[in-house]
Amino acid sequence: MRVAIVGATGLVGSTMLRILEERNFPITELIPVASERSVGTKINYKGKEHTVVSVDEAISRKPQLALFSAGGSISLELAPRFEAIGCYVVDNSSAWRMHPDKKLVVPEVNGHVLKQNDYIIANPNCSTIQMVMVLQPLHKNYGIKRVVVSTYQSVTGTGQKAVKELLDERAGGKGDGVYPHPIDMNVLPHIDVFQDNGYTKEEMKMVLETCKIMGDDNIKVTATTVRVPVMGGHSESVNVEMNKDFDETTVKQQFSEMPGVTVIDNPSNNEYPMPLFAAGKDDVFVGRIRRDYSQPNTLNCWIVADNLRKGAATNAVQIAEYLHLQGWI
Ligand code: 2RA
Repeated sequence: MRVAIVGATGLVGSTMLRILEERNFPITELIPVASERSVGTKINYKGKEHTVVSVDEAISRKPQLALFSAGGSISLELAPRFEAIGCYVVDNSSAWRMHPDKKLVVPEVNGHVLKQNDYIIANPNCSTIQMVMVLQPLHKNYGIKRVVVSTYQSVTGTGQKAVKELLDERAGGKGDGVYPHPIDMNVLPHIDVFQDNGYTKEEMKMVLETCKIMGDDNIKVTATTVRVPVMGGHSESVNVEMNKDFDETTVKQQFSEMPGVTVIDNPSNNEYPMPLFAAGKDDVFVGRIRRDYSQPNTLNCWIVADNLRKGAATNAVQIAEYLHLQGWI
């Protein structure tokens, strides 16, 4: 299969390459694409050097699949050009996520919504992906009424410059102003831009994307998203009000039965999910599972995942694997 990676030199794009290698995705020709200034640079895939090419060159090679992680404006402009040559696009930006005609997919949750004529497919926001992986068994077994989530998000969610900023600050230097305030020894309740309603775009992504992926606009969601000086992954404190009562042991079993979810929940042994542990892994880790005694039918839990892997690259490759499994590519 001829596969283009648009944004191949970025943090998510390079992680996509690693995931494709690890999962031995059936690629016959890899076409790395990046901005004009990166054309001609080399990237390594399966031990071989590949030259980064321009968008026009990539399209001329007629890829059957294109994985995008190049920002929303580029996706809006370029995804239709790849679609026009019959190429499937899995886009990691927010450009197409809430488009009424485009599917927003976490394969383990709603992969079944994909149809053969879905050529532009949206990869959800990283913080949404890891949350819906845990919400799915709860919604299936108890019906979810309301979700309150607070996130603790890694600087890798911002990109390579933010990682450098944190390390520079930690080494006693000054950052390059990636964030409006210092990030080391600090937390920022500010991810993406503030909207008129007082919420950030990141918070509204969690609110809106969750309902679309779960296929239920009746689920009420509210979010506070926070940037923390961490590298390995995003963490989330999630409070879920449901229609029916539950017992924690059964819920833990139901989480364990969810493909892609691993329960780590033994607080008396100091065992719970942590980003340092989740880094480099594809599973979503859930722990601190406990009843919220302040109101009926309500559960608290703690969810951690590597935001570059399941939160972005791995989920995108899993969508591509689903398309391949259907025989569409
Ligand atoms: C972030 N979820 O963490 C956003 C985009 N990756 O910055």
